[in-house]
Amino acid sequence: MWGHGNAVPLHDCGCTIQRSVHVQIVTHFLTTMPEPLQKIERTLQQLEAGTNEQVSALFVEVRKKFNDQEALRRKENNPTNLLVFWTTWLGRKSGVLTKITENWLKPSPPDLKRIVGQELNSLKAHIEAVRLEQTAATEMAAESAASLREREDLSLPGVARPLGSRHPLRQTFEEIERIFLSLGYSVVAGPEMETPYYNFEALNIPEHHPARDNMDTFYMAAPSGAAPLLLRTHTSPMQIRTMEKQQPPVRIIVPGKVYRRDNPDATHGFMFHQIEGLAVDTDITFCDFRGTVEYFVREFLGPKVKTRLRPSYFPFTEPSVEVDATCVFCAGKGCNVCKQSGWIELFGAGMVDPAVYGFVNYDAKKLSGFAFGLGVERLTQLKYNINDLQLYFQNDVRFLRQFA
Ligand code: FA5
Repeated sequence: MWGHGNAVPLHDCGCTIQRSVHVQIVTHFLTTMPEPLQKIERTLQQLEAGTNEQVSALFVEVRKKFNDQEALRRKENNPTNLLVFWTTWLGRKSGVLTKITENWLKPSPPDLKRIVGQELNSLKAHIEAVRLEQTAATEMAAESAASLREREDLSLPGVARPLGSRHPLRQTFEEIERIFLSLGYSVVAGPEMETPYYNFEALNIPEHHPARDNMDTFYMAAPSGAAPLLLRTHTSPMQIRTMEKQQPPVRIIVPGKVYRRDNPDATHGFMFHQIEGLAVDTDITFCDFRGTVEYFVREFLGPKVKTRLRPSYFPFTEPSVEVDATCVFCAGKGCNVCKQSGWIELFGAGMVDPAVYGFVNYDAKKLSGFAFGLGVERLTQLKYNINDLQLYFQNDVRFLRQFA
């Protein structure tokens, strides 16, 4: 009799239920089968079914049993039962259809083979059709459950993506570039890794010149025999590179990063930014230089600011000056920022030293010009009263937001 755990090879459905549990479920299911299905354990001869009508009647019983069980399964809607149900009917080794093939079809006398085959195919088609229908329904249910889960809630607030803003140093760069572009200057960029020749020698700073002490820097490891390289200490090497390539008139500014072996503090960084300026032509005078400097400072710091020039020294300008402005915080009256002097130092500048023209094959007798080097961090500090240069590089949004 089918329904005995030993006789029926169970668990041939490939499911993942633990075997002992699976056996219990199927055994329970099979032993509760009512009488008609037990007939599939016997041959047609044993069942005394010798005519087409008797065979068809047997198949009607089986089909009814399938339909009843399917209706019950549907009602219970239990996924474990579902698995057992299909194993019971379609299981390869011991499903009902296999049993009918083995016990009814194969041993049937030749005159009944045709009707048994027809009825079996029809039953198979019916069961398959129900199974397909059930699979489609399960998939649809899973899909709609998933889409319910994944449905977007349009009432939720959107994800806010705040816009960034330009860094204060970038704003200073853009402001200074705007001012000099309006005077007919062009913007050029140069390498941050330089040779000592461009960074020092061609700027009239020979190897043992004391001016090198203020500009100690970082040297690169270079293959033996290759020219040594250093991180440029100022943007002035671009004066030389530009004049080497270009005949006058020259009017350029050079924004960029520079490096020095300076200890970081409120006014120093080991990396900072400069903007170099250079104007060379046949008739440039100190007055042009003075006018340009004054125009720039007023545009940058405001119309009320006055400038003054103090004598200074750079090996590549002669005469050299420091450009000072009246203190923007006290309007020249004297305060803590300007140390009560009423003036603040802005940048170094001067007329190009004729010795420099010698390095670029310019005719020093016919040409003249001026140059300046702006410290971008310090100018930004002065413009916005920032007391610590390190704030630029700490990426603290509370600081950066003030410039948005
Ligand atoms: C120079 O670098 C000259 N090349 C400037 C120049 C160009 C003079 C053309 C004449 C003609 P100086 O070493 O003073 O000069 O640096 C220029 C500016 O860079 C300073 O005024 C200051 O604003 C800024 N600076 C210098 N060192 C540092 C540092 N460690 N951190 C931040 N800013 C610095």
